[in-house]
Amino acid sequence: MKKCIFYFVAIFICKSAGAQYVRVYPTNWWVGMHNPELQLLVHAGFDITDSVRINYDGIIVKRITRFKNKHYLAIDLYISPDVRPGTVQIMFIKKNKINWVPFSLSAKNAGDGLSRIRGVSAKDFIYLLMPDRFANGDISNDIVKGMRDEVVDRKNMYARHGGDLKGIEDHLDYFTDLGVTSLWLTPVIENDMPLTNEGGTQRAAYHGYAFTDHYNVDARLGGNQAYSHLIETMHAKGLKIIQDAVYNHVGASHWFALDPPTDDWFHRWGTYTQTSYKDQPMVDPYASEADKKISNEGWFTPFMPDLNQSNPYVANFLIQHAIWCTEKFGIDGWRVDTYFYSEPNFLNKINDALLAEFPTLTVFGEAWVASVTNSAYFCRNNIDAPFKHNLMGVTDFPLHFAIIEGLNQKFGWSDGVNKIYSTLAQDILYKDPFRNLIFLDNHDLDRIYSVLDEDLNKMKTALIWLLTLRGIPQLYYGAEILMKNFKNPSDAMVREDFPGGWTGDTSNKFTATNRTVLENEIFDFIKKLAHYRLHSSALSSGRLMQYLPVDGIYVYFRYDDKQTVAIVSNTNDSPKEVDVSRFKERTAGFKSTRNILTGELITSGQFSLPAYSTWVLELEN
Ligand SMILES: [Ca+2]
Ligand SMILES: [Ca+2]
Repeated sequence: MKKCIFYFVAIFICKSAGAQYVRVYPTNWWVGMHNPELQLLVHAGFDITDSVRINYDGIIVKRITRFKNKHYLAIDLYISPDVRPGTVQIMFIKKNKINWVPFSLSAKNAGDGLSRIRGVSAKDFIYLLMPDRFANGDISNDIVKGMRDEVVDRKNMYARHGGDLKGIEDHLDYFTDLGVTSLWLTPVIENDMPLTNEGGTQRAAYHGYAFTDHYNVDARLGGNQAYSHLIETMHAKGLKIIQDAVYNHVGASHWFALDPPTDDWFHRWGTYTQTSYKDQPMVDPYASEADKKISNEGWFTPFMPDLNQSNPYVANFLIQHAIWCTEKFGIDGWRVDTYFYSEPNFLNKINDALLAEFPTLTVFGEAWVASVTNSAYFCRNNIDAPFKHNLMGVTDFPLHFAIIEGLNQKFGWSDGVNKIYSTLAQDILYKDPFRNLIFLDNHDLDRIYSVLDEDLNKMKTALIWLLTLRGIPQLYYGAEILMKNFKNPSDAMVREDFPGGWTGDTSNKFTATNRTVLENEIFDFIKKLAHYRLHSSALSSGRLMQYLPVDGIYVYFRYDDKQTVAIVSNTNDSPKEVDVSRFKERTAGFKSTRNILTGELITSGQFSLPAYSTWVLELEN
């Protein structure tokens, strides 16, 4: 770097109305960060071509960058480790006019790594929900005047429904009662998008994956203040928060999409070019550069411009935003959307930067792929490949597919529950498969109860596998009350409102008295297993041993020095006798087993399991 102290460097600003704005991103920062450097992106409503001055002890302006678009400047700062918290006045000088933009430098939160930013592990149980569709705690924010989409219509599955962060906060006891330890919300960042025409239908960005201002939580969800309040309340109850990150794209109405700083801020194709949605070219040793480019640089939709993370200013913007959110809100874990669509070197860089600042943080990525090889490729792995990803874990799609086939496919040499067995047998490819997120369904998939033919035994078996196999279990909202549907004609069908989340709903499934017998049966089943798991060292951190499935019977053990738990599944459509003598390697030394769901003590070495059913047995001396 050049010898520092450019006290006078370029820029300008002014606070007046209209187009005379100057905005600085990040909007604020902290002292004592691991990385002493900070790059401010300045966006003004006019040409900023004059000078900038910062006069604050311990802060050095290292460099000013001007872009082709004169509405932008980047200011590279060095913030010395002993700088004091306070308000930095950034002075923008234009001709004879001087304006100041205050920039706050605060002390980091003393609870980092202790009560907040704790990380998420296989000891946790995650509940995934979509804020617009869960509960409406504040009707005053349903419509925010001046935003591009002012429609709220619960009868229209493509419109916003008014759910918000207050609605989630109002139901925190519901989650702890169920045994949930962590919430993953689909993105909360502002999506100030107009309705877009997709497939002949006007659709809202209620899902949250089209950011328009990284530094604002959507006002219709309650804004930054409601998000902070929700998370502080969650942390006080011991609940963790997982934020959904989108690095790959933004909404077409993002302020830097409407007024791009440079020609290469986004991937440009001349004519609209969509990604192939294929992960294989990113892994394949025989892939063409053309196929790789379309996978990685093609746009996700016409309304979601693809960010060029090879541009260092784009990369810095995204990295600093992730750090900013983590420290400001106290994020415990990140789920990264559309992982393999982002530039691989950038992905490693942002993960490294986050972990350097917050060593206790967890990051997992969405890798919607079919094979274990490709799933492992996108995280820390044992594959001898020219490029190595550094991601902690992935959303485990191969195991998700295997679980469904394990129950819906007839048992065969490599079919049925053999799919689970053989999928897990490939865990040798992962550095740490226990860091993968495992799930039965999510906001992009058919609801599990429908997929399992609304068969309660199959549903219970799937839930047992979810809560006892290796990895971090994630439940999708409504599975506990048997919400149904396939993604037909749209994924909005699997994102229906949680019954009781809105005042005046005809049924309120948050309370047991309003749930049907069947709904309570499954709710209580999950609750019992989840609470058992919370205190079970074997299930939350123990080792896994699985046995070759025989005749549709699949048996595995979770165990450590303190506890051994056997999971015994009959995946046949008829009852089956189970002989435990084959499992002596794990059962030796124990006299009996207790069914942890029924409390029944089993002393016999042989028992009969009903169709599609699973027992969770704790071994006793
Ligand atoms: Ca609302
Ligand atoms: Ca991309």
